[in-house]
Amino acid sequence: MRKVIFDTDPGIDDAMALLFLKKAPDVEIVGVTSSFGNSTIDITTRNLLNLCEVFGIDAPVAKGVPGPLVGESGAPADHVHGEGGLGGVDLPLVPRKPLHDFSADAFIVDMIRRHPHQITIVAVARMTNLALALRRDPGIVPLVKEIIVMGGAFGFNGHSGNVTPVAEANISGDPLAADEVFGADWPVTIVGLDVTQEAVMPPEMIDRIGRHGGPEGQFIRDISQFYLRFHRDVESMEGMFTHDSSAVAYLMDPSLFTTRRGPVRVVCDGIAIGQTIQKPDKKKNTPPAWQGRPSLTVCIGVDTARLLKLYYETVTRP
Ligand SMILES: [Ca+2]
Repeated sequence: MRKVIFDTDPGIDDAMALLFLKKAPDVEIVGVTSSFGNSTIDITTRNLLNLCEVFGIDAPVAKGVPGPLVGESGAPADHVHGEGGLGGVDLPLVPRKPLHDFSADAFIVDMIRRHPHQITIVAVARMTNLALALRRDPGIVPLVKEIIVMGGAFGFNGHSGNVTPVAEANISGDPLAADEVFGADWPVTIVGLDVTQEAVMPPEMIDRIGRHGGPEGQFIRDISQFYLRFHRDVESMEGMFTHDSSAVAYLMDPSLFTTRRGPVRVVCDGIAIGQTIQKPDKKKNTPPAWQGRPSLTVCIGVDTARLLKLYYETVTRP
């Protein structure tokens, strides 16, 4: 069993990814940590506690910080995820499940120290909690098994940004945190818009999940209706991008993706703030900004049909 910590800002696609992770064979969710992002930290934390109830996840939930390392958090993305962050679906304002005593970053450090070389972190929100864990205890770096993040965009397949023409939301919401996480010498894979915007889940598939996925599948179908409308109205497309679930798909089957290796920097100011730039290892000339930085794996292509099949078959498992 792989021990996984899921760092998340639910968020409709976060909820879909959490169910995917819960149903994944050979995965033990050992903790979930909340991040601000799609909504405020109080709302994403409440949503996360409620999602754990709905999906029957009994792992501890630790709350993250309210904003980025520097500056303010952006406004909630209610136009994407609906008021309350989960498509306007009614959930308890006071969740039954209690919060863990530790902050998210302290929890991450504690789990890595307790289970050296065993913890995989799937991070599908701002990288703030991870960066704070790294600042709190840099000694965790060689003890982490793997980090898989959803974020960034490198211009492959025509995908370069969703909050600006060059910046993706998770990175642009805390560029410094992302740059610090990508600068530490632990094994990081970046699953960005280059692949998540290639994998479009059709409305028909959401309906099938609702019909065949039991109460959890019905819940996914219900919260997804707002997300589908956003994609129809704003992106002019039928279906929705498979953002956070693509990071879980990488965990389950990396062969779904083609990748490129090289160090990654994040632009931390100016009009390109939040842009992710990789210096490919194949290019031997390394400009100063990328020197001394570890090589990361960046996903640049995806087998969409196989990914969607994996999602459907996993979340509809009894
Ligand atoms: Ca997310």
